[in-house]
Parts: sequence; C-alpha cells; structure tokens
Amino acid sequence: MSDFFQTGPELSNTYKLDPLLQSLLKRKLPASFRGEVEEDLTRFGERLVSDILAFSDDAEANHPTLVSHDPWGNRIDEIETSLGWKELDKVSAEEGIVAIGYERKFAEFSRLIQFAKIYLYHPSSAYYTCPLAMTDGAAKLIETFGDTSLKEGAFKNLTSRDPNQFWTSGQWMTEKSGGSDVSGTETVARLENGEYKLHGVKWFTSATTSQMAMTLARIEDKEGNSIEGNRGLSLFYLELRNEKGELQGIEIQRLKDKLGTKALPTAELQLKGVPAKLVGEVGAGVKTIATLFNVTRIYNSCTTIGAWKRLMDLARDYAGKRQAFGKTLDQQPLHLKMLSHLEVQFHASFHLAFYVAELLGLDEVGNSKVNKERVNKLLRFFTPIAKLYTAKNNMLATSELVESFGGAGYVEDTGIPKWLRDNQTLTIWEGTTNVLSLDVLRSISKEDTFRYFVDEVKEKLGGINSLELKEAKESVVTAFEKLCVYALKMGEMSRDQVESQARDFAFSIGNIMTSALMLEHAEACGDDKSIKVVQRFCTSKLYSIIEYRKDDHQVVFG
Ligand code: MFK
Repeated sequence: MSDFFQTGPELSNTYKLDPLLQSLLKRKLPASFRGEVEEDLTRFGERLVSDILAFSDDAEANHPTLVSHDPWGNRIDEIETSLGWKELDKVSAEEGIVAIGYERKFAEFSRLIQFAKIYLYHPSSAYYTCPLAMTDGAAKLIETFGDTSLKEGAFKNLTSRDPNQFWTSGQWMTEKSGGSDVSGTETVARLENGEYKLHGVKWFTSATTSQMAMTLARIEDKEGNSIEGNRGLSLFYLELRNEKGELQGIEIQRLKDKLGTKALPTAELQLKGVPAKLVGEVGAGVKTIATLFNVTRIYNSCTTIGAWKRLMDLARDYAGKRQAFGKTLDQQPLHLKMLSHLEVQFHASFHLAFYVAELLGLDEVGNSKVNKERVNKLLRFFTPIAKLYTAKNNMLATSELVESFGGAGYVEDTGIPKWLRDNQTLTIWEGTTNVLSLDVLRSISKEDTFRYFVDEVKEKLGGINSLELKEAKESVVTAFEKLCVYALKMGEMSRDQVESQARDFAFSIGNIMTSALMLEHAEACGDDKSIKVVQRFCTSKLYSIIEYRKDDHQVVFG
C-alpha cells in the first residue's frame, strides 16, 4: 500500500489573510478610529480559525433535532441544538455583531465596520449569521416603527452585547401559499379581549429557537371577514414563549430536511392563537416588513462574499500543495487562469457588497458632505442588485472552486461539499434572482431611483484620471451609455419585454457599478493588483441584454 498522503488546505488569521478588506478599510475609515478597528479585527480573525471555528464545526456535526414530547407524553416541541450553536449565540452577542450597527460609535462608518465583522464571521459561524440578519432587521424595524414598549424592551435585547440579555428574532413570511408572493398569506389575526391572536401555518421559519419573531397576518373583523391580497396584510411582533418558558400558542410540526444550512433549525409552525402586537399601520404589512428584509438582503450580500473568500483561501492554499503532472497546481497555467478569473469576479462582488453596507450607515447617520435623499435612493436601488449579483456569481464560482479540489471536493469529510450546498440558499432566500430583478424595476418605477445611479456612476468615473486605467474606464463608459439608452427605451416596451429582460438589466447595472467601484479603488490605492483586477474585469462584456423572444413559451413547453 502506498504511503502517499495529501496535506489538506489550511487557514490562518482570516483578517490578516485579507489584504482587500484591509485596503478598503484603510481607504474608507478616518485615522481617528482605524487603529481600534484594526486591532479588533485582527483579534477576531484569530478567533475565527480557533475557538469560534471549533463551535462552528460542532454545530455542523450535530444538527438540531425536534423533541415533540417529554417521556410522559406531554407535548413540548423543543428544538435541541448543539453546544457549538449555543456558544455561537454567546459569541455573537459578545462580539457585538448586531450591536455595532446600533451603538453607532463609529458614526456613519458603523455599518461598514459591522459588515466587515459579519463578512469575516460568516464562514466560521455555521450560519449563525442567519438569525443575526433577522435580528438586525427586526431591530431596524422597531427603531423605525416600534412603540415605546418595543423600543424599551425587545430592541434592547436584540442589540445587547450581554449573552444573558441578547435575543434573536425570526422573520416569518413564507406560507404554503407562497414564498416569493406573500399576497396569499392565510394567517389571520383575531382581536380577543383587546389583544391580537394569530392563527395559521408558517411553512418556513428559520432559526426557530429565537425569542421573538416578526410576521405577517390578515386582520379579521368580528364577522371573520378580512381584506384579500397584500393590502390586507399587517405586520405583527410576537414572543414565542411565556414567562414559564413554554411555547405560547405555537406548535412545531417538523424541522425541514434542507439541502444545506444543516446547523440552522428551520421549522414548520402551526400558530394556534399566539399573542401578537401590531407594528406599523394596518394593511401596510409588506411595505413595513421591507425595512427588515432590506437589511437581511445586505447581510446576504456580505455573507456571500465571506463564504466566497473562505473557499478561495482554501483553494489557493491547496493549489500550492497539490501536485499533478509533476508540478503543484499553482504552477499550472490553466488552473491559475481559472483561479485568477474567480479572484477578479470576487473583487467585483466584494466592492458592491461593501458599497451597500456603507450606504446603509450613511443613510442612518449621514454626514454634512452627502445628500441624504441621494444616499437613500441609492440604498434602495442597490440593495436588491447587490444581493442578486453577489449570490448568483458566488454560486457559479463555488462550482469551479469545489471542482478545483478534484475528487476531494466531492468527499464530505474534507468539508468542501458543504459550501456548494450552503451557498445555494443565498440565491434563494430573501428573494430569488428573478424576484429581486423585478424589485429593481419596482424601485425605478415607484421611487425614481435610476437617475441617482446615473449621477453616481458619472461622479465615480469622473474621478478616474490615471493613465493605466484609461482603457478600462472607456469600456465602462461605453457599456454605461448603452445601458442608459436601454433604460430610456424601457418606457416604450411592453411589460412582458421589460420583465423578461429584467435579469440582464440588473446584472448589467451590477457589472457597471462594480467596475466603477473597482476603478475608484484602484485609482485611490494605486497598487498593481487593484489595477490589474479592474483592467481584467473591464475586458469582459459589461453590458449584455438578450432581446425578449415572444416564443420562449413555445421553446419551453411546445
Ligand atoms: C446569511 C444571510 C441570512 C439572510 C437571512 C435569511 C433568513 C431567511 C428567512 C426568509 O427567507 S424569510 C422570506 C423572505 N421572503 C422574501 O424575501 C419575499 C420575496 N418576495 C418579494 O420580495 C416580493 O417582491 C414582495 C413580497 C415584496 C412583493 O410583494 P407585492 O405584494 O407584489 O408588493 P407590492 O404590492 O409591489 O409592494 C407592496 C408595498 O411594499 C409597496 O409600497 P406601497 O404600499 O407604498 O405601494 C412597495 O413599494 C413596497 N415594497 C416592496 N418591496 C420593497 C418595498 N419597499 C421597499 N423595499 C422593497 N424591496
């Protein structure tokens, strides 16, 4: 028997392994607190490959289970989670993963710093970032629409750094009748003795061990009538357990057997009169909960690039160790070409995700130099674009990166296949690629966002003067002009045509904006790598919209 063995990929401090994040923060953050942030992230980067990674591995190895009854036949519906999962809850509180965004110690940069931490945390968190995303979204909802009791109560728990005080929140939107289209929601809210009680089925609830949830329901009058469609939906806050710690008016039917995110408990719930509190206006449920899912969509973008970076790091390390045909993989031109293509794509998604995180902080805190309206419109416009762009491109990259390990990438105990399974959820939850592409159109038609994007690109391109970036800039200008012509023509197109081209439109916007952001970074930093990355990116087709074909239906079903 051969004594050959292969050294596996290894990790070290993930902040130190990340020159791109370091250079972004150096460029963006004022010197007054850069040192403090650097120190915190360096310390955190070490934990992410030591104790926190061990908690994550434990959670990934010991999946949650549902215990429906106690030994004496009493229904208890307890979701049992691993020790690692419980530790990750404590780590999340102590590290201030949600709190940083609300303490606002770093003024308008608080979100940028918070999302830098989330991006680093995600690949060592066994998807604890999912409950944290919903928790942050719920905190934002309460901050925006909550009454004093919610602001004095739940909000403080959601944003606490004390593990004993810290709460996570669920976001229960999906019912049997629809995930993307919530207008068919069947859960009803009945006023009983002055308090709303919810009755219905929630078909997908993530992180169901949370203390509270935000959910949609249809208010019924005394005769049992309610308004149909999304105009009949209102938003409710609820706590899952009573003072004795028992579930109140909730039965857990089963845990979902999902493709990935195995450490994360996802359940089907029957609501049987759970007490709930109205948040926001009656009938404005979808519009109100958008405040929450616009935050979780930014989490999705930043966690996506976090996952992408981790797999890249592993693939890069492995390429230096794995021999084939007499050379290590990192000496093989074709392997290198593939990795460098993915590195360039990663940079594009990285810049877009952090741009949106930065906008969120600016929108919340502002500063004297920015126009508040413009920031708000750009945030609305780019939140769905960043989510769909990062998630889809990462999924394509994941397939290549898993393949870069050869057969080892297909073997469970290497830990590599997990990435393929887990990353797939990032394109689905919080809005699929198609639903988000349509949301971009919604933001343009309802909120007139496109012209702010045009101004933003013009301003960014106007700041690019370096000779080395001239050609790349010209490619972006050409693509941008085509996109603007297309946007002008959209008004004359049929609705079917506009919708069928919405994905291409969104990805073209994504390509143009990421190019502008990468040009800006390369101009500011002036380092060889940033320049090469954007030069390469701009040789790809930045604008590409495939014409609507009326016979798509016939091609698919004919
Ligand atoms: C690691 C990262 C973790 C991330 C967390 C993962 C947790 C997973 C939990 C879940 O997956 S929960 C399920 C998530 N579900 C979705 O994201 C739903 C996807 N579907 C959509 O987003 C649809 O576009 C939507 C349901 C919003 C469409 O509904 P309608 O009924 O067709 O919307 P309509 O009538 O266009 O909009 C209703 C109102 O909401 C309008 O305002 P007005 O009342 O003033 O007219 C819209 O402008 C507003 N609105 C809709 N989308 C908005 C928005 N406002 C701001 N931002 C948006 N994105």
